[in-house]
Amino acid sequence: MRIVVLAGGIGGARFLLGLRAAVPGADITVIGNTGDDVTLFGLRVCPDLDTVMYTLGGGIHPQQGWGRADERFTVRDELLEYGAKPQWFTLGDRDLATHIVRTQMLHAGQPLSVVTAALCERWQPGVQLLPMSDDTVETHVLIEDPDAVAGSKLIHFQQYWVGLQARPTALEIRAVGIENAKPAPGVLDAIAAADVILFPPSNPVVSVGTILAVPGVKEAVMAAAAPVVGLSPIIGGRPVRGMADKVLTAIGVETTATAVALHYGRELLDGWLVDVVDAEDAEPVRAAGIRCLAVPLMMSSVAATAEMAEAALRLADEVKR
Ligand code: FO1
Repeated sequence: MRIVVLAGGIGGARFLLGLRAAVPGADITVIGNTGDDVTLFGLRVCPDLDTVMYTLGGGIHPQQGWGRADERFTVRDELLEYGAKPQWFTLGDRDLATHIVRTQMLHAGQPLSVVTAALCERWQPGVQLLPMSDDTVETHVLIEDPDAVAGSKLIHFQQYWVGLQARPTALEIRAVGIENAKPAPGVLDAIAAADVILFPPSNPVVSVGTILAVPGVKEAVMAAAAPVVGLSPIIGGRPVRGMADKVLTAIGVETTATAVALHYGRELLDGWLVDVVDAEDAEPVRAAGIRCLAVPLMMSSVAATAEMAEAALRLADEVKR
């Protein structure tokens, strides 16, 4: 079975652990969000690609869900002694090695897709991990700022998310560079050849939304022969983790499982899984022509997540186009 998953960071990676356990022999291609990428201290950091790679490769920090397990912070401490900025983003020593190798290869002229494949040689994630694009796309957030002349200012997504903990009101989300970005090699072919396409419980705006916004990707998903099934990242009106509510509000979408399904729409989704607590509210999703089922969606263990993945695959089978 060829499965394509459009994944962000922590939510996407945890879902993939369950999916891999549910269908051990499957051919899984992960199209990873690179809109969160940022250059810090001259190094290219790709948080979502690394989170997927470390999680599936057994190197992730288990509690944090990002960065490396058994991390050390000698370089971070030395940078602090120099007063080097930014200080709101922590890069551990082990993690830094990944960014150094990546940056070295990028500077030597290798595209990000080739670099990612090279990094995965070490981690053996058991999936094919593709960046959504080899071109630079960086998500920025227009935030309310009474001190700015225009009353607002545009900042990098990581500064908003990590530096400011998504506290300022987000007025607009902009994927800078997206208009000229091309899908990375293999992305459109994987979508066209897929038996199933899954939207995991990743952020619908700054993760799945950014991947779909790469010119050609949304069109390829809509044209695919494979059924498309999504899993709600919102349970009981709250994001399962993270601050997805802030960016949903910025694009005028309510923080409910139903509103997220309708935001993707029938043009993209054939099936949608909501958590059991949202079972009563799913009628508008069905009315829109999207087959919708309620199952437990808390990724509390790999076994629980594998059951979610199985439910998604069963639903995909039911709604085959
Ligand atoms: N998230 C934080 O909340 N604080 C950090 O200092 C931080 C550092 C970091 C370093 C490498 C990496 O791959 C991820 C890191 N993250 C950190 C997580 C990440 O920035 C965001 O959670 C994602 O981009 C959102 O998907």
